[in-house]
Amino acid sequence: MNRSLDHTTSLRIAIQKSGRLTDKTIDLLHGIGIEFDNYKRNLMVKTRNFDVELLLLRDDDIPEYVQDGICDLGFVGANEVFEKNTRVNVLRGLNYGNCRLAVASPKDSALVNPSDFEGKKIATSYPFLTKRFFEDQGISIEMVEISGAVEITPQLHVADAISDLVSTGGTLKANGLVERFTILESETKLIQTQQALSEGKQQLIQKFLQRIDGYQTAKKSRYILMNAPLSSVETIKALLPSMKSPTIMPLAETEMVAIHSVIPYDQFWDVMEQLQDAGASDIVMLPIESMIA
Ligand code: PRT
Ligand code: ZN
Repeated sequence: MNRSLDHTTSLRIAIQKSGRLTDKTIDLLHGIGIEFDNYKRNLMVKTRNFDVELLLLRDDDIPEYVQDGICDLGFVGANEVFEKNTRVNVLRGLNYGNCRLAVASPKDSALVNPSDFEGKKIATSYPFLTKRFFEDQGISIEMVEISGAVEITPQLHVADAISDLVSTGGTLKANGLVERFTILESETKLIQTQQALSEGKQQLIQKFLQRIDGYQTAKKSRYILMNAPLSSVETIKALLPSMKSPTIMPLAETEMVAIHSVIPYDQFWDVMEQLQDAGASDIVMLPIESMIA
């Protein structure tokens, strides 16, 4: 059944109502200029300045809502998208909510490599991905499907091992478990329905993506300013890891210039020391709100 609600003109976007992904998703939406409030009290929120409405859902429900066209877009972990085996288009990886679905067993256990798990009981809230992982390697396991507190099951002798989401590894450690191997690396994804969308909605999605890309690039970049002797300009230009030519402005003090550039954040500290060695001083680094190429 085609349950697409494409007769509505607003782009409908599903986000997690309350959980680990909520704050970062809201920050991203605000960061790309979408204004709204009262999201904590309502299930549906109209935005003030963009033709977008937000539907606040449990993360488990988001892939299906998007697959069925009830929502046009959704922000949800790859773990949910792939566990639900939904037919949606993954538009972007957003590099937050990062975690992995991993198999862990008690620290003194002989269950280490996938082949050790033949005939063993594995507790998980991710039965589809876990089963498929072992099946692909010709290993048959016994699945114990659990909806929460999976990490306690080996101590209760409900299972020999678990397959669960891990980020810091603290929960596994606290329960005497050791991570053995990864089934899936996960991050928050922006997904789109495969249902046909009106021209207007498609254009809105393109605009939305352009803003997200600008926001993501800005997050990874820094604006740097510095003063330098005119004689160092060529050396400094060669050091700057920027795709674009820097801006160079004369200072009141002759023989000195101000140099402005945008560089990848992860290279800032290495470059900063080299810039100092090349004669740069008063180096300032600023965050960037957004960046449209
Ligand atoms: O109510 P709703 O159904 O919406 O939320 P939820 O309780 O099902 O999900 P929530 O908010 O806990 O997580 C939402 C999404 O965050 C997940 O689907 C993942 O995509 C992502 N994510 C990132 C995580 C973690 N990191 C994570 N560490 N989800 C869960 N965990 C749990 C994990 O299950 C384990 O219990 O945290 C524990 C392990 O954490 P560490 O840091 O001790 O390893
Ligand atoms: Zn959930």
